[in-house]
Amino acid sequence: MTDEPLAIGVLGYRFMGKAHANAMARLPMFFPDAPAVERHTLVGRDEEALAAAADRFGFAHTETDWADAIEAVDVFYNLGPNHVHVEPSVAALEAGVPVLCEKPLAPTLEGAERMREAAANADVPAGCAFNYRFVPAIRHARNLIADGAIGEVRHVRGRYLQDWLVDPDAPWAWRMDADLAGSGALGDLGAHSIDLAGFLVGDAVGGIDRVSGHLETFVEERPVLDEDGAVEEYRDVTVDDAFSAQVAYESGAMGTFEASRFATGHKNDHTIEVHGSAGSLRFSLEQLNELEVLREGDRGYETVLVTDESDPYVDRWWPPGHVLGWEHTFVHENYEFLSAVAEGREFSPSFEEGYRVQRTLDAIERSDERGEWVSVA
Ligand code: SOE
Repeated sequence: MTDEPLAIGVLGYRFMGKAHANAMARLPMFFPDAPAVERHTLVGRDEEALAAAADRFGFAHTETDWADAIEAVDVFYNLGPNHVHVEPSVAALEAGVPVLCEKPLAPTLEGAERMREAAANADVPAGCAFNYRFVPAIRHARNLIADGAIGEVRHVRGRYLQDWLVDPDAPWAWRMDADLAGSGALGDLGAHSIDLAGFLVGDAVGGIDRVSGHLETFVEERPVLDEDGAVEEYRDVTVDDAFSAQVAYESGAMGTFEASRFATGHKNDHTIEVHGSAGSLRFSLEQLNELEVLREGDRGYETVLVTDESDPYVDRWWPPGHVLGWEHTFVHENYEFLSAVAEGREFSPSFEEGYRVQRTLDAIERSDERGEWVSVA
């Protein structure tokens, strides 16, 4: 490991750009053992907006061509919209530059296959940024399951509900276009739940073997607004607004997943439940410092506050009982990823894991088209 800070290049300066830049800024204070990083180059197309974001997020340089940025940095973060995940990530890996790419790994299975292959041929970490794996309560749940606290896993239930499209006049955005996003609620939200379920119970139940999927688009076109908020035109929505799926794991365990952008009143409601032969676990992102645990013989769930210094990551922050928030998941993720880069070891979730989630997303779409159960392989 060199003493020079790792120069980080980041493509994307909106929501995810801000979340990861904040994480990098927090590392030296709360994770002093993390490798030193320099927020080096921020990449985007709109020079004015890019310069303003670089200034605010603490980046020394800006670049409108991602290929030039990759040449200038030690590590590349791909936080752009889904349709720019494949080419820059593959190029970076081919140049020997480690990559952290936002989820879903790619808009299509073919794209994800290319990224997986580039990662397999590269000698550096390639991570897919499923940030909810880094919630302390989720780590605690995973440890409980691994220790046998709920026995043999039979059921997994993942649900990710948002409501930002309930209004039929809500404006069109890239997330509603199949060419740019791949899929809608399925890839944007379902990918999180499917990955999280795999993280929690994958060692116990294996991979997903078969799926039955149902996708729905409730509003078929949406207004494109100009700078003053006036309607310029109407554009087709070519992705799902919501999906549901039943899945069969290799062990015989059953899973159900659903996600929606039309769940009135739910802003960012991600829940996951696991039932085993000797107990159950329940987690909600809206109470992210808590885990609900039910053990054999209990008549109801006990709420466990996951805020003790013995809980995963908690000792890095505040005294016991001082709660953490959504942004901390990105700090933990950046810590793990950058440590893997500095130590030259693999990072999980990897591109391989992102690819496996993509295979399930693809199978759910195929099942919906064919109106029958399909195998994931
Ligand atoms: C969509 O609204 C979104 O921002 C997702 O893209 C994120 O992955 C999720 O964490 C929150 O919701």
